[in-house]
Amino acid sequence: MLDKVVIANRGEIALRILRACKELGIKTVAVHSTVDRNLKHVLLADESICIGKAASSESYLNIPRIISAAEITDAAAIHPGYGFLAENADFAEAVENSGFIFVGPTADVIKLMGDKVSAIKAMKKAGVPCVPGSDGPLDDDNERNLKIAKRIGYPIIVKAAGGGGGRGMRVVRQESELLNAISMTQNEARAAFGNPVVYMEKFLENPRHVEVQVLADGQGNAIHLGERDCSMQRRHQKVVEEAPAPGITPEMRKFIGERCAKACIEIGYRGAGTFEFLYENGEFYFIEMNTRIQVEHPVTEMVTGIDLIKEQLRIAAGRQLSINQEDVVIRGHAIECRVNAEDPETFTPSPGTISRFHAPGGFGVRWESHVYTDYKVPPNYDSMIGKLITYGENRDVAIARMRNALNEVIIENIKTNIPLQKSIMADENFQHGGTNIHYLEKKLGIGGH
Ligand code: MV4
Repeated sequence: MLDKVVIANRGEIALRILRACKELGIKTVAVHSTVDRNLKHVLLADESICIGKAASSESYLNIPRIISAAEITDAAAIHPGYGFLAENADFAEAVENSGFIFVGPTADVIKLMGDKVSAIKAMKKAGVPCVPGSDGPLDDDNERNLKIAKRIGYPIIVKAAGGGGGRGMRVVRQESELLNAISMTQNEARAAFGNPVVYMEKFLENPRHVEVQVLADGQGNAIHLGERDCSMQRRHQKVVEEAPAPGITPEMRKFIGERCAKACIEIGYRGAGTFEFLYENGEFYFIEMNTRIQVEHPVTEMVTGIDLIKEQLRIAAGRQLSINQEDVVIRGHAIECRVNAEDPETFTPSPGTISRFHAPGGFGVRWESHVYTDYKVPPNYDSMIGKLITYGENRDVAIARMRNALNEVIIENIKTNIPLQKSIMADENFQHGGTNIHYLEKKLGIGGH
């Protein structure tokens, strides 16, 4: 096993990684910013190093300082968590070139998936179903672009190859708008990502966001761990996630999961990964792959019993997958509510000191958070302060436990989105299951307020 791991992140995921390391007997190094010196995982780590000021660019995004911390502490590996540098191919390359193990795929694979055009090409070749589209970048041949769009059929969506997660996209409903939309998206993409390449897809009007979790060892073995539904979102920020996705049959799960696992082997994938799909009228359409552990990984852990962070660390240590596909059984249902320090009505961040805190509990209740009484939520980072996950033998039980747990949490002196989460859990359409990606914004009123 690895001897020592640098945790290159903060908040709940840093604590989650620390706990997994401790279970595996791995020593831990917390790297943190000045405002984060009292984070729970910093206090629990074997060693801690302050790497810079509060601004992410001075600390959690500063590659040389993180690598220096690994050198000073003689660590074996660096776990990037999610966000920050987790999908930065230059970081993964710098880590490995400095003689450390990057807990994740190789820099080449991160690059392949970071470019959405090359990602789709690789997935299509591997037999993963994709959205009908341009199957490659657009060039400046207007006639060709009009022809491609006509073949796909309107409405179409123009997307930036360097985008993802909802940035750099434009819907086109009629031919007269196409060429202008392409050049506008190209210009925005050049400014935002330094890459003007765009491509086209059929625009799906009312899909659900369903994603497949995979694990691969980079030694020819890959498995899938079923799917999650992440359709409950506002402005591309997920709010509630669940596993399994309502209405997905074991046959559909096997069909899409096996294709994802096979694709992992074809691209030489290593570590935990997620295939994002749009799901509409009983069909899956690949849109992007995430090459990191995701925020919502616990719902998959609850229904499979597999500790995904421990698996990431075992794979990084060079071990072959210890689980066969036949060993993966989806049992029961899990729901995650993200708890954000924000105004539940305006969604503006609400940093400050938590004057009183009380965690929820009970059978089938999991609280993943670094906060405590007198913890100060800094204004410098993402507003998510915890995740409440409930498990039950079925979806109704998981919802009932979530409603109890949301009523038990006490977080005083800062605003949180817990009132919003309570209203989602009480919503009859959510309770029925299978709402699409537009549901929450419509419920909140156009514009999401
Ligand atoms: C789409 C789409 C409809 N049709 N692609 C937004 C985030 C990025 N990952 C892809 N996105 C979308 N791509 C086609 N061909 C609708 C969205 C989309 C979306 C997708 C997942 C979750 C939330 C979303 C919210 C708005 C639009």
